[in-house]
Amino acid sequence: MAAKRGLVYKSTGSWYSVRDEQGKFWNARIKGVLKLDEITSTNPVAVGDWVQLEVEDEEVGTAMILNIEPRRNYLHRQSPRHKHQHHIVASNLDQSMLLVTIKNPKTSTGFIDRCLVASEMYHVSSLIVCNKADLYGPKELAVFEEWVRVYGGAGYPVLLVSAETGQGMDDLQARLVDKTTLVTGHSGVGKSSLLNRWLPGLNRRTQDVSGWSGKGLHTTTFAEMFELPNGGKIIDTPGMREFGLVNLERAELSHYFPEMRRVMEHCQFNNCLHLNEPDCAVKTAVRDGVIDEKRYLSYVNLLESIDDRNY
Ligand SMILES: Nc1nc2c(ncn2[C@@H]2O[C@H](COP(=O)(O)OP(=O)(O)O)[C@@H](O)[C@H]2O)c(=O)[nH]1
Ligand SMILES: [Mg+2]
Ligand SMILES: [Zn+2]
Repeated sequence: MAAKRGLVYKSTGSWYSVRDEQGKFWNARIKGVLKLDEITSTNPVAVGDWVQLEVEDEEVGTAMILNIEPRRNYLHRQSPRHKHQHHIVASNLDQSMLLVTIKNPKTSTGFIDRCLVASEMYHVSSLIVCNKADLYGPKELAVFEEWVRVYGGAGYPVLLVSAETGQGMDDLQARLVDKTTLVTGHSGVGKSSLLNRWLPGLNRRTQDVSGWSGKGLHTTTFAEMFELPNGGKIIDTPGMREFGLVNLERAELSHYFPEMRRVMEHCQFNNCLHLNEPDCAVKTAVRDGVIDEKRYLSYVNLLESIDDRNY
C-alpha cells in the first residue's frame, strides 16, 4: 500500500498517534532505525512532526512510521536521567504561549526570562498570557502593567485572562487561529483549566493548591496536540517545568534578549558580553531606561549560570 503523510498528535514512548490528511488517526510505531538529527535524542519522533506512514492493518488502524519530514523548528530539553541525551518536546511550532500568574502562585520574572530565552534559541515567538485575572487587585494589576511595559517593550504580546471567568478569551483565541502553539508554564498556573475550557470533552485533571510545589509529583506524561474549536492547534506539555537551555554559549545569550539585540551592534566590541566592557551600548540603554534593569539583571544571572563547556 502507498505511503501516507501524517501529523503526529501524541507520543507515548513507543507508540504514536498520527492523523493522516483525510483526518483518520493511526496507531503507529517506528519501522527500523530512523535517521536522527545531529543530536542524541531519546525520542526520534516528536509531537508536531510530519511523517510518512505505511498502513499495517487498515481495520485495526495500525501503521508504521517510515520517516520524518525535515522539521521547521523544534524544542528540546535534557533528559532528566541522562545528561547527554535530549528529548524533543515538540516540533514545527508557530509560537509558544507562556502561561503565567501574578497571584496563586506568582511566576518569577527569572523563570519568564529563561523561558523566553529558550524560545528565542529555537526561533519560536512567544506570547505571555497572565491567568487568574479574577484574583487580581490593584497591587497585582500594577504588576501586570509593569510586565506589559517591560515585556511588551521587548516585543512580546502580554495578555490578561481568566480561565475561570472567561475574561480575555476572545483576544487570546484570536491569536491562536491557524497556528500551532505550544503551551508552557509552571504547574498551578491553569494550563489544564484553560484546555478544559476550550475543549470541554477533554477533562484534563486540574490540581488543587497543595499540588503546586510539584516536586513530589512524578507524572511522566507526554506532550499532546489538540485541535481548537475555532481553528489552530495547541500542544500541551503536562508535567514539564521548563526547557533546559541546551548548548547555550555565553557570547550568544544577549542575542536572545530582543531589546539587547536591537542595540548591541553599537557596542565597541563585537564580542561584548555587556558586563564591564567600555562603550557598551546595552549598558548605556539600561542607564537611559531604554532597557529594563530587571531584564538586564536576569541576563547577568543567566550569563553567570552558563559555564562555557555547555549548559
Ligand atoms: N481563581 C482562578 N483560579 C484558577 C484559574 N485558572 C485555574 N485556576 C485554579 O488553579 C489551580 C491550578 O489549575 P490547573 O489548571 O490544574 O493548573 P496547571 O497545573 O497549570 O494545569 C486549580 O485549582 C484551578 O481551579 C483562574 O483563572 N482563576
Ligand atoms: Mg495541569
Ligand atoms: Zn555591550
